[in-house]
Amino acid sequence: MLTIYSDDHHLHHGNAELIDGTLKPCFEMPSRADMVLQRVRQTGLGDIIAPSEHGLEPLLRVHDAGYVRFLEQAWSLWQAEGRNHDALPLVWPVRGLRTDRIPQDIDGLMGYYSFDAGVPITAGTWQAIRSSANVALSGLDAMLASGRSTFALCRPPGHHAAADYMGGYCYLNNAAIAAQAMLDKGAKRVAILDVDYHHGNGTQSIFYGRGDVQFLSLHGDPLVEYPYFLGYADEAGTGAGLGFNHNYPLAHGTDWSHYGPALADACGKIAAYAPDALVVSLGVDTFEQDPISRFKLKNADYLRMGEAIGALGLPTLFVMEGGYAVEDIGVNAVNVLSGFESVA
Ligand code: OKS
Ligand code: ZN
Repeated sequence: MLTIYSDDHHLHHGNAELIDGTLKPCFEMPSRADMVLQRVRQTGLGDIIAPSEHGLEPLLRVHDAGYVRFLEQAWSLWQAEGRNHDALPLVWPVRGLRTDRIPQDIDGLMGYYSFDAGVPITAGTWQAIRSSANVALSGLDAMLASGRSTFALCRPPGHHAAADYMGGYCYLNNAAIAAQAMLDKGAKRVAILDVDYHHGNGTQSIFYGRGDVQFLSLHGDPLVEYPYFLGYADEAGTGAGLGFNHNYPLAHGTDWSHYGPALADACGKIAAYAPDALVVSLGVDTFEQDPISRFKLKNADYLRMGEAIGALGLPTLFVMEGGYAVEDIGVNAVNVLSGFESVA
């Protein structure tokens, strides 16, 4: 399988995140993608190529123009305040507060365009997130040109990013951008399967009213897990999108005996939808040793996951999302891809 990868992700390296009431080094760190790349090489998965520049247009098909401008300018606005450490948001417009006036000051903008504080903006963040989106878009190009499934080794991840807000380590929604680009290039229907441990709230919200994108997510139950405010089973889509959104909230402690059947059900729904292609939001933070997650999948379970997805027989674009057990992230991600190729 071809891998798309850019070293530009190193330009995004947040210093600290607020977790459990303390500041800790960011779990979302450059070594994550380095470990996946190393495993791709070690296993001889296939060629590794750099992405090409796709410009802003495909990003603006999914994201709000003001939000994209904010991402581009945030670091220089922050610096203009005399600050040289990471930019972080600290105030949000919740229930009853005004969202009809966009603040002009960087602290107000950071809150307006985010839903949590898990999104440090550094000097290199804009270039890294542009590059990550280019990785997904170049993966799509390769898949369409060859008819073969492709691995977009994106970092930073994207599935928590909505049309006009960032959160949960995510800025631009790489999977959504690729899915929309596929439709713009002539696909009639695209399915997005999100196997990251966390609900893909951003992707869901982008396509919630649409019937041309089916979204399915298996994740920790939002009643007891981040992102808490989306991802319940009764979220089925709205308007033309009704019936095209499927959530599988799963309990803490979920292992393959419960994960496997949920995945099989999701794959059945994808087969029934008969999409032209599949995008997989590939997070491997479902791993038993993941430091911030509560599922219990084992290394070998990722082979089974890949086989289940491969059995659909669809052209598939894998887009890297989460996974923080750095020693195992490469093994688990590449196991999905190897399992997929063993049946595809
Ligand atoms: C706040 C962020 C909390 C967890 C973010 C989860 C990121 C992730 N410090 N999403 O898939 O892996
Ligand atoms: Zn995650």
